[in-house]
Amino acid sequence: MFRKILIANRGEVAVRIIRSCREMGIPTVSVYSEADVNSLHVSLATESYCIGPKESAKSYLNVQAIIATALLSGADAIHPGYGFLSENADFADICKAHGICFIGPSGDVIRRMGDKAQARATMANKKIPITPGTGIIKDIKEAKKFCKKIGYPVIIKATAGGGGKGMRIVNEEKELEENMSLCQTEAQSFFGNPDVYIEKYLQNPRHIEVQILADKKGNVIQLGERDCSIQRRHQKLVEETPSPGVNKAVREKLAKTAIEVVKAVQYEGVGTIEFLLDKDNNFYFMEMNTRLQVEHGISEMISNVDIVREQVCIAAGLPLSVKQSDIKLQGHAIECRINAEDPDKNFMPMAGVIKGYNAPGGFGVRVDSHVYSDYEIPPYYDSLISKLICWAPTRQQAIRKMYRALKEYAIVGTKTTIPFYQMLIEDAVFISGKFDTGFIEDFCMRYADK
Ligand code: MV4
Repeated sequence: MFRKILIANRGEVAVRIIRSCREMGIPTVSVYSEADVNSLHVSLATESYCIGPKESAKSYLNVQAIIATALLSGADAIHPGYGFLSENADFADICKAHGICFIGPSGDVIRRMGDKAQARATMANKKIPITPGTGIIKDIKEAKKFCKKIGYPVIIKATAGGGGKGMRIVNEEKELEENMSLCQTEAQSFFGNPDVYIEKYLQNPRHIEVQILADKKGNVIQLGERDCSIQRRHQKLVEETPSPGVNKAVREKLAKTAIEVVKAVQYEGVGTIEFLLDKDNNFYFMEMNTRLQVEHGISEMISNVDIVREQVCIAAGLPLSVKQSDIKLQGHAIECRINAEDPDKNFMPMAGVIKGYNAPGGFGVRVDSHVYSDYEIPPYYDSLISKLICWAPTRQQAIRKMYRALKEYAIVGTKTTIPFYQMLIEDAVFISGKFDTGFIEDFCMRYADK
């Protein structure tokens, strides 16, 4: 097992990782920017080092500073969390070159899954369903021919993209050329790679993802599906497991397909396979995330598997601590991502001091957060300040518990999205479970009228 683990991240995910490491008796090293000197991940770690000024590029993305800190502190592994360097294949390679274990898949696997067109081709070769589409496409004549064949609307995506950035929906042929070149320009500036591909656009699908864990001895398990359809501008807001839109037959097929994806890629580590589910219960591989996800906690609640602990054990070459036959997915878990944003001002990020703080508690309530009374929220990073997760035996009871917890959650001194969720969690469409990726647009209109 590792002598010492450096967490190359901040905020709630750094706290989350430190917690599992401490339970495993592994000393931790945290790194922080000058703006995070009072952050919780600094005080909770065994050792902590300032690695640069407030700008992420000079701190949490500063590869040299992170590697140097690992070497000087004697950390023999680095956990990247999510975001920042967590899916940076070059960083994974650099860790390896310095004899430091990157807690995640190899640089090559990160690179392959990060190339969305290549990932799709890999899945198609293994007969895993993908949305009808092209590979990398540059020639407008070829693009027009393809779109004419599958019919509009189509969606253009950057192969080096993901998570919705730089994609465009095209409803008719005359818009195709301009949108293709816009996507190529954006892809080049966002991701340094102009290559795009085209898919048949599915109208308001559900966004369903499957949590998988694969060790280095060929053992693979899955922890069921998460429904992440409630997103605003590609930012997930509410996630739940199991999905109210997935029936038993689809659930079993999703699980089987997810395992096939893992084997197709010979994946090792913790990962998430994202699918789009259409109204006719057909699902299609969209992309594979090779990192720990923000919403991993709801899968932990229904499976009793500590995903971070398993991730560390896999990286250390140990077998998974559970077999699929040991796992009994129980109950229902819902997560609300609490952001320091003003929902009445178009979710504008809010910095400022938390003057009063009281987190909810009680049976089935989990708060993954790094904030506390008197904590100053820095304006330089993601606005996520807390993840409120509620578990109960049934979806109805989990909704009731979430409502109670949201009413109890006191954060004074800055605007947060708590009031927004208090409305959402008692919305009839949400409660019905009959929602898709179009939900938030309708709900925000209803919310604005309140
Ligand atoms: C799609 C899609 C419909 N059809 N692809 C890709 C990134 C992920 N965050 C959302 N993505 C989508 N890909 C096909 N072929 C619908 C989504 C999608 C979405 C797209 C545009 C605007 C908002 C969206 C919210 C969820 C899913």
